[in-house]
Amino acid sequence: MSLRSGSARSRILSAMPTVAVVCGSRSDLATLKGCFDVLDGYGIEWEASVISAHRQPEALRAYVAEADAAGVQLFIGAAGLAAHLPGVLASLTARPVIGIPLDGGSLGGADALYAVVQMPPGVPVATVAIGSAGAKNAGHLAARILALADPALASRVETFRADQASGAEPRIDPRAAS
Ligand code: RP5
Repeated sequence: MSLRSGSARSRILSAMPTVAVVCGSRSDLATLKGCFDVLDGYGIEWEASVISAHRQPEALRAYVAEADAAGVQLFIGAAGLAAHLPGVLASLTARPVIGIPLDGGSLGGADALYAVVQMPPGVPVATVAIGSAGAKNAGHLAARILALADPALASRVETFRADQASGAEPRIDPRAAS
């Protein structure tokens, strides 16, 4: 995994992970820790980039093209205020996009929720809850989507669900399942 900023940086294409997380500001990263932890728990490779849809639109376009070409399977977009980032991601790629509305503004995240969830037909963003709960669920939803084509990951998702149902401490360490 790696944390990238919006500034241009060359990469080896094969180094692109399964999931690309993009957020609008460094101030969003603390809320996203729950998402990163869940992805790590399932053994899903990810990287996070800070690229604002409003402040760096051309950098965002270039990043999505690069990620698509390199085989990223799923994008997670997170932003607060007028949170257009997940929707712009969905406009730039045919891969699934999960949107996390963040709650940094004076409207408590309702502004971001409406911006992320109210996408026009044909440009879908799978929207999760506002803030840290949504960040964790973005990781879980990504795992469930990717598990459709990954039996080992599907097994880890079922282990998590069974542990959650029994009240036991969740066991989602991928090394235990492989
Ligand atoms: C959004 O504006 C970001 O995603 C962040 O949640 C919010 C505030 O950004 P900063 O002013 O902290 O950079 O674009």
